[in-house]
Amino acid sequence: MEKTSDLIVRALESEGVKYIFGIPGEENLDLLDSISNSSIKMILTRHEQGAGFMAATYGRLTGSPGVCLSTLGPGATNLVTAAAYAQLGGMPMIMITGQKPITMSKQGRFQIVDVVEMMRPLTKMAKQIVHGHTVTSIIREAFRVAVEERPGAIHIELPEDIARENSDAEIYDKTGYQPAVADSHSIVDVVHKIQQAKTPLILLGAGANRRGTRNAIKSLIDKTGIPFFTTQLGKGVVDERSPLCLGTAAVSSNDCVHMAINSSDLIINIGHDVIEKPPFFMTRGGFEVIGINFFAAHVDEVYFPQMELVGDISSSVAQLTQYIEEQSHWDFRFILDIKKRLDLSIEEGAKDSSFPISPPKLVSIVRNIMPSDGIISLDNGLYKIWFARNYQAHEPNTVLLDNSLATMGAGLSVAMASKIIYPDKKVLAICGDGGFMMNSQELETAVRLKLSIVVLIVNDSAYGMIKWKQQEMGFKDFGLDFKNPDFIMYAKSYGAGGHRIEKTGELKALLEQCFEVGGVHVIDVSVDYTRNHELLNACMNVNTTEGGCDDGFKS
Ligand SMILES: Cc1ncc(C[n+]2csc(CCOP(=O)(O)OP(=O)(O)O)c2C)c(N)n1
Ligand SMILES: [Mg+2]
Repeated sequence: MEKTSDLIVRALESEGVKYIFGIPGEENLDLLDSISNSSIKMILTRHEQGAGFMAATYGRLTGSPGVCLSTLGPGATNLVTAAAYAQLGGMPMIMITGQKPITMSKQGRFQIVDVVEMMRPLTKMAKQIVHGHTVTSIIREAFRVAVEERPGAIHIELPEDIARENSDAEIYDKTGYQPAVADSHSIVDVVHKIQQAKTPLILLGAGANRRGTRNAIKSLIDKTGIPFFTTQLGKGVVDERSPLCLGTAAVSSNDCVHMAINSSDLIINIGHDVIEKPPFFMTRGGFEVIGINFFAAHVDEVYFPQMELVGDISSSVAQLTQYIEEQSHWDFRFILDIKKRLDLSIEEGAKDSSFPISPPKLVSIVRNIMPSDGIISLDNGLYKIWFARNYQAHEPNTVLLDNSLATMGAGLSVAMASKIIYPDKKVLAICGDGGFMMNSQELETAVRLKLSIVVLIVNDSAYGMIKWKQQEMGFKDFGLDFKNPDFIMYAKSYGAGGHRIEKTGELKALLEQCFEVGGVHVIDVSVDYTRNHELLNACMNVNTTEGGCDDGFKS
């Protein structure tokens, strides 16, 4: 017989868990004590949301579920946004929350909300442990379900009295997960369809960033010469410096890449699903789409693939590559002309030295100082569109952004988890002044953990993204400006370095110096969003052989 909380921790160890992120309450004290006697490191955060974002990022980067912990009621409600973040983002994560004793309690309904019911729509599985005997099978099942495609969030509620009771349950061995593979008949049909097309294009989406598909996809591109573009969550699957890379669909329509998409008759979509903001809108009679993903496509008014290959992405793509042959009737001239426009517009943006800094210049400086394997973690705001569009990712999962829940407030925690997982990589968080202030208290966690990360705050004293939309929609400027604390003093009060640039030319050296010195650094960078629309349209206005579009962007 063994105390149930000890047994749970042993089961977590056997699943390979190295960290538990969270804030315990009194209902978790048995579990906390069991963790203290284990190999698992407890990472205490300053808000449950931060713990959840970190656990989700652990899952996103390693493929194994990240684990987070909170108390009942308010601790669990604070985990809700992180649950949605992991669930929509396809990140395996397990949340363990406490609960009052279920067999006998003297506290009435104090702090009690039905957490399992609350978590159900936000998770793949939500379950209360009601007996010590079932605990090991529930843990095994939680880890199995969390990683199975499409990965996501799991909730387990552990009541205080169950954590304390004895159990003789035995631990189940960890089993690997192997996605099923598509059948060879469908591969033949897909090869035929692609070979018949006039201008096929490859789209790389979130699923392709999940489990090592790079080599298979690169071989397909190398063999066929078919140009490719990515969704925001598909960045870095293949090195974006490739001459065949048309960039990222950072908005849903009317950017350069959409001119290419609209001139194509067939999109080979590898790994994108509709939970991400659409990279394009399908219309009836327009280009067709072949969906290649681990699971069948959810059909939507703007997404209804005509053909699918359902199964392990690497395997489907490797089979495609084996059978497909480059076709002499494929015509990519117009598409590669668009690629020139995009490259030119990015080069132009890098020349702007005005201050406050312009978004394209900011992207070019960051790209310049980050090594190929360096990680940028983006919070949500207007600058994210610019990084998605102009920052060429060299390696998979080096641009960590959220294009599914698209929540503000995750950027710093995501950067922290990345640094914990990859202590030797350079990690830069890029947050708006709005998003940074939503979870800035995690600076204390970062300083306490002695992490080396740099946080760049894109400062416009406003919720800039919404201000831009307000203007685009013809509304008057109202209700979106705020005042910031002094970010230098704020950072220093946490024991972090605090910096501000007064000229655009200072940023590169300052970033380099912060990485060199190590520790936590906050850099306040004033941004000029007033020319956002004009700059985004710059690509369309570059003069090449074909005319551009003149209607506005839809983000
Ligand atoms: C938690 C949350 N609240 C609100 C929004 C809606 N929203 C999206 S971007 C944005 C403004 C972001 O402001 P900031 O972080 O300052 O970045 P900026 O756009 O100004 O660069 C808002 C309010 C959101 N995505 N997430
Ligand atoms: Mg802002």
